[in-house]
Amino acid sequence: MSRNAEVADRFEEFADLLEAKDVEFKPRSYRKAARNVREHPDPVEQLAAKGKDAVKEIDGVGDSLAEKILEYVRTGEIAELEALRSELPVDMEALTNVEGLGPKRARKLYDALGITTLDELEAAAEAGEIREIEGFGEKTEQNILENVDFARESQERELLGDARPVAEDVHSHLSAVDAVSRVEIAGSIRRWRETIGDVDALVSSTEGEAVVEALLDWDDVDDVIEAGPKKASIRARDMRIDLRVVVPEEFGSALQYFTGSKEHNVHLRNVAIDRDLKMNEYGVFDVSDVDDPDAGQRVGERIGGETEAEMYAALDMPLIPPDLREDTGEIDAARNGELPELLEEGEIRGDLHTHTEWSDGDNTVAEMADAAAERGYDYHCVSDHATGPGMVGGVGVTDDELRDQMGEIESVAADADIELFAGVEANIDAEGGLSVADDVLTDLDVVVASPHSDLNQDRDAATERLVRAVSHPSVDVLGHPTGRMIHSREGLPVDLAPVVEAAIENDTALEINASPFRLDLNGDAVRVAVEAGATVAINTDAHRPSELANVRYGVHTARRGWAETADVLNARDADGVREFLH
Ligand code: DGT
Ligand code: CA
Ligand code: CA
Ligand code: ZN
Repeated sequence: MSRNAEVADRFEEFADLLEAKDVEFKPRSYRKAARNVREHPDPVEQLAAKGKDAVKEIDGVGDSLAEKILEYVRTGEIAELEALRSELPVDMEALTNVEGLGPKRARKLYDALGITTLDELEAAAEAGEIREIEGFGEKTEQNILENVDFARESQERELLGDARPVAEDVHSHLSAVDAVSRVEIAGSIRRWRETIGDVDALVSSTEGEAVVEALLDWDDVDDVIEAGPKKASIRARDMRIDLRVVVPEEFGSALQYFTGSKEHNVHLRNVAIDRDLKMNEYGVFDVSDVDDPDAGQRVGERIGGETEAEMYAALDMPLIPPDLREDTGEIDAARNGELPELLEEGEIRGDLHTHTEWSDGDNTVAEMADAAAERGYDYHCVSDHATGPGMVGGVGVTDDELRDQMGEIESVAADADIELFAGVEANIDAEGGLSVADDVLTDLDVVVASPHSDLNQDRDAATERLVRAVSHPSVDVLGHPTGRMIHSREGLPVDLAPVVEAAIENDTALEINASPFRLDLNGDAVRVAVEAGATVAINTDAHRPSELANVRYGVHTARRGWAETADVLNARDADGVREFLH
């Protein structure tokens, strides 16, 4: 987690604790500041180093919040927050993760039953104690029982977008150490899972102790969980990091083992056993002449393990890309020479869903176009929010403003190093209708249509809604199809097959929204879509230049869905895209 995310989390906790105490207004300013700190392009520690005025440049951060940010950067704590915590010693973040439980109710649960954790909450609900509290009922109790698992899961795992930057910093810290000959981040991060339990760092070195020492010396270490001669576990930036050091000859086998998934490894090991081979983190061994292959870890004749490719080659397979290692058919595909030719990060040629200050983005059309050109893209689409269902606080642009914006896009395009498409992100209403007039839609180059409201529909209604939207003759891309937010909103319960079919029929692309909060479609859904022959578009939904870089999370979500280059609309050149848009 970045320092910005840490400060934002603490401000949100502040807001919750104040709200629980019935303090008015203040919670809102804390929440607003939390959002702005989280999304601010500069690290707070950098701003803090420049002084209080630099910190106050963050929107919504005045004198008192700036003081708290400085205090946090300096000491790792905010004294006022510690005081609030001891007044109401509940795991507020965990409890309020339960849908329908806000800070005030969490306080009532504490006052009435002394509940401080999800486990205690679940136990009280199971014992029928919740319904006895004034203002709670049987229905609330039931609701708690249904949602406590979802809340627990979101409590325990970090978003890939928070965890990966931490892992990459560990990687560069260790790479600079003399004793280290190679570092790889293994585990779920290497597989690009959307949520991460912990970071697994693997180092090739003959000097384990020096490497462990170097990790413990890392500036960001908050806590040492354990440290031995060849491995260590630490906490840093709210993540657990496991380090293992192996000798170079065993690096490939260890990398294969610690990348997982566990299910993939178990399946692979069974394939090995069928061939009288033994496979583990120390290598792959021919055990055909061995009486008891389980007698030790390194038995029989070692036939590979220095590289990961040797591990797969021993089983007559090409190396399986980490994104696919979930035991969902990739092992058979590899054996039969049928692995997909996955899309690569460098193949994306432009972003088809981005925002500017015309709606809720931070930057001008020209600034976003420059940033896209700087990435080496061929084209860039501006698709600001239209007014309509789901847009609050005057965020969206009206039909007239869209026409004005088309003029601006055209004039920026005249001087830009990149082709610009004029687009919109229209809102799909509960019935599947769009919030922009047809004649405006027709004049735009790209129409992204997304659900932003009514996300609690039942399956049939949600499916019908999306089928109708993708069938609209002007719609080119179905934006974040389910509307889910990882950990905070489950999104529409869509029956994918009919939506995919309608999308194919009507030449509409299905978006893989690359925002690490969304990843929508997710990998499983992408696989259903591309296997049926649908086209996907990988878009960042960027609201500022820095977010264009989130495209990698979308690319790897596509890869987890077995998507090949030809499946991806914005891996085509501008002519190819224009042809699809008709
Ligand atoms: P996470 O951390 O929950 O997001 O998921 P992973 O996949 O990173 O899991 P983790 O950190 O528990 O372990 C890293 C890898 O080590 C895992 O992907 C596969 C391997 N591994 C761990 N435990 C076992 C096991 O019991 N059997 C096998 N075959 N592999 C294991
Ligand atoms: Ca892990
Ligand atoms: Ca681990
Ligand atoms: Zn949207």
